[in-house]
Amino acid sequence: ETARRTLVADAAHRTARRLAPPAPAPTPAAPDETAKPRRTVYDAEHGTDLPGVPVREEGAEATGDATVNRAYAGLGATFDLFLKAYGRNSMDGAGMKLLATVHYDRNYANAFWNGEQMVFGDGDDEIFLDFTVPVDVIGHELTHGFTQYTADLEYYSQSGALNESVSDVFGSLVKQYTLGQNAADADWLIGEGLLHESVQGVALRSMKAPGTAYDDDVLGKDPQPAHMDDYVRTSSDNGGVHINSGIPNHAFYIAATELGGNAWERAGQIWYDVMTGGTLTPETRFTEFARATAKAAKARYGDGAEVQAVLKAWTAVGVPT
Ligand code: ASN
Ligand code: ZN
Repeated sequence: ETARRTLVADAAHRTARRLAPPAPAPTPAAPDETAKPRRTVYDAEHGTDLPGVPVREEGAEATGDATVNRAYAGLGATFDLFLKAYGRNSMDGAGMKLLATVHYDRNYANAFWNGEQMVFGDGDDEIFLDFTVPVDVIGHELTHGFTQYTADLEYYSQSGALNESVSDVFGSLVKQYTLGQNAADADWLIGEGLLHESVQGVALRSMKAPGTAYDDDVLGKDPQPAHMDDYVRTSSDNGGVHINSGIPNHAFYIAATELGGNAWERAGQIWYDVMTGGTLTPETRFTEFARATAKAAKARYGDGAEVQAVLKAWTAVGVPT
């Protein structure tokens, strides 16, 4: 149960997020392909004071600490996807600094966005390894920043599951973009390489096959549904935000594989347009989000394969459009 709890949000993180400054009005930065990230990686030295000691600034050479270097590279990979694929300069669209703290606490088996920066634990070495290992986990956490500055989806119930799903979508796209993989070749896993070898499982979540990422004596079975028929009603984990995200995750996977090619191009662009289009509210539920993807597909690509792929995807997971 302790292990399972580590997969999800805890009260401290929610409080941190609520205390964060309100998102400023979106600044439509002119797409500048030459923009550069401004990264700083800090070391908490196994304490919990944030941000900790700065250990690698933008442009500095690699340190002797692989965790620091992975965090630095992951911030860069996420910055690159948002800039090169969507013309967005950092998470706020206005060049904000990218800050990450590693070696947070002792045996800390999670990673989170606290409203201002990312935080990574080293894992407990029994179930979870170092949270900087999967680049999609780094992309996931940083995308919580993007969401905060755009649709600001409330971290509860269906809007919370959408918030989680958007982090998985762009987290996975960071990995695919970094590896130059097309939708058909991608593994669509979140957190591959994060589970200790003694755990029966391959990752934290699977967008391709939600519910199959792990099935373990200690962790239990991956609880994610892939269809509305299996939507989980629960009061824990802010209404199951890390569970029901399986439904919109799988919809994105279907739309992207249906379209083929690089998932960050058309499918990713549609999801990006929805998040930045100003039509979502923080309370947006699955159906409104689904309709917004169809609208965005039509607006950008006309009445063609893109809108068809999107509609097929939501129908497949039981979300009416
Ligand atoms: N790793 C989790 C996440 O980013 C932590 C949290 O829920 N705050 O979703
Ligand atoms: Zn998350």
